[in-house]
Amino acid sequence: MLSENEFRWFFENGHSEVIPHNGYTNFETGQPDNTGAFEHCIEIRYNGHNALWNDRNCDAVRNFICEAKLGVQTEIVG
Ligand SMILES: [Ca+2]
Repeated sequence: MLSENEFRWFFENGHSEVIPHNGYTNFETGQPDNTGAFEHCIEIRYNGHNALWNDRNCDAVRNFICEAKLGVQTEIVG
């Protein structure tokens, strides 16, 4: 179980990876703030100059980012 201030990326294959406290982050000033004590996912918001992270309710519908190897044809389902 994760505690507040720990975030986890989930991958399609079920693997997940915790973003450690001392790892790279790019949060907006004042984030993560866990508004309402239910912001357990991360979104990227573009403010016109930077793309910064915000913790967000996991029910929010957003576009997503996928990673693929160069030169390998990959089908994206979803
Ligand atoms: Ca937030």
